[in-house]
Amino acid sequence: MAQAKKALSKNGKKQQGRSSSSSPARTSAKTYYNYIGGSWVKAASGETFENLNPADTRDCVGRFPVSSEEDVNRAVDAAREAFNGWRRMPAPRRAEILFRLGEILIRNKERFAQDMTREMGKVLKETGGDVQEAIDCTYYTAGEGRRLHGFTTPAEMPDKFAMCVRQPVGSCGLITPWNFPMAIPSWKLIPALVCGNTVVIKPAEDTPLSTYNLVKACEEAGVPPGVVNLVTGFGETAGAAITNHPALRLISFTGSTETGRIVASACADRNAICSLEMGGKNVIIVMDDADIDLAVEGAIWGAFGTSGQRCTASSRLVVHKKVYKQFTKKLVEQAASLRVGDGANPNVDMGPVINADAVHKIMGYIEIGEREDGARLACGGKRLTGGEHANGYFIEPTVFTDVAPDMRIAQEEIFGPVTAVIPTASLEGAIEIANNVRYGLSAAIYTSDVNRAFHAMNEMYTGIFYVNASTIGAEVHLPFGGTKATGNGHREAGTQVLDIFSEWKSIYVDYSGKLQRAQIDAIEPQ
Ligand code: UN1
Repeated sequence: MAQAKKALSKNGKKQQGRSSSSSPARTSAKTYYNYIGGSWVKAASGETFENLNPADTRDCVGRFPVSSEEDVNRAVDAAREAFNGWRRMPAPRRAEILFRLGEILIRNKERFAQDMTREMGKVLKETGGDVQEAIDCTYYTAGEGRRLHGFTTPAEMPDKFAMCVRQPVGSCGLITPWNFPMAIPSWKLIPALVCGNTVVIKPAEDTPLSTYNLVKACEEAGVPPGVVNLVTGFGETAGAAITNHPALRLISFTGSTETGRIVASACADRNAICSLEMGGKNVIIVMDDADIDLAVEGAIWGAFGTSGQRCTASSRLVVHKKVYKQFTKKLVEQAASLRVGDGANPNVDMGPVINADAVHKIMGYIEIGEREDGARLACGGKRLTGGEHANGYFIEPTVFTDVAPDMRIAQEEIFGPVTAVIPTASLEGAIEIANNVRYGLSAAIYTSDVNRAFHAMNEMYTGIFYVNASTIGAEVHLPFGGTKATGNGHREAGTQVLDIFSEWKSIYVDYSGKLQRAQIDAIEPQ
């Protein structure tokens, strides 16, 4: 999980590695702290790492603690200590604090979006959307403070009452990715809190500032000390210490399928609850009766929004042969005209990718695609390195056409601005291709035939499905997640997320005054 974007620096003074230039921006970068038990503290080791701007790595966004097991242990102790106070606070009171958090996020939306573009790279419109998603999640989920519905049900014995209530799980570890650095932490944090859990959160090392902003806002909103604890650092150390900590009853992880498997086995070893949100190889099916301009627009947004670095990215476009030429021509024209650059520049359409490792991986897949027999590189394919691109991680929007469904570029998650166009002769053929990958997050169909739309809706084995819309654009009040290697059966967002962050307690109240044995003292029907 550790990425090459950051270079370690001891005590925030001396950088090592390729980022050791001492530009004024670099030396004046602010140092940030962990948040443990209500105090802002350095890592026990005093070490920090640099958070560099992927559009211009001479720009250091800030220095953040390199947390170790020792820091995680302190954070978990603080979370455990705060648990009883927080779970006993009535849920509507907890929710009031969260509504205040929502207001703080609204007030700071623009600043948080700017910080996010600077550390993550995506264009300002998208980072504004990311912060907005955190706001939506906060308001929607805080409303659960006055619901958190359980249920009552008849008991099988007379004078006996049966009901089911939700109770918090305990202290939870949240491990979050860099592509939605505020939205995804909020999907985990807010439901965890409204249910009465306390948390230790570790954001991806590429984007700690956005989670810092979220946690700082929690402090300002009045979340009591110890309820939310932030530790920054790397997966192999801080992430592993969270995953393996015996006192964290639940680990919620979003990231790669490979890392998710490690998290899942560690949780299995200690019987911890584990919720995983991982990869995707999402598909747009374009039928011969589709509005082609609309489909191209959806494909461009789905494939190149966030530089393709979404688990919901449209990385496969399965297009009916009758409209294949027309569709690919327009797609390639529009992809080639996208302006790639610093996401802070309002004229830019697509920002950089996250770091040097990402460049390496994506360029590797482009080479694989070029070597595949039959696939055609129709546009893009190069890293941009001159002029305004000289100091960042920029890759051209890339389209492969005539891709066969079993090629690696059509099967594996690339997580970059690369999409594969696959021809098909029928809806059935398209659905078969679409389902034939290891992931199952999101799928879409463009068609004007309602029967075809419903048929595809029924046949696609994914957690999310769109009709005449791209594969991205999930809203916070519907469950988010996928089938197969995308997840492990849980859903975030919606009210369904409450099933991750609460456990059911079944309660029986016997007011008969005598021993009544369920199943045994059966009542004869009258
Ligand atoms: C992700 O792709 O990693 O639907 C999350 C969307 C966003 C969330 C995406 N609301 O694309």
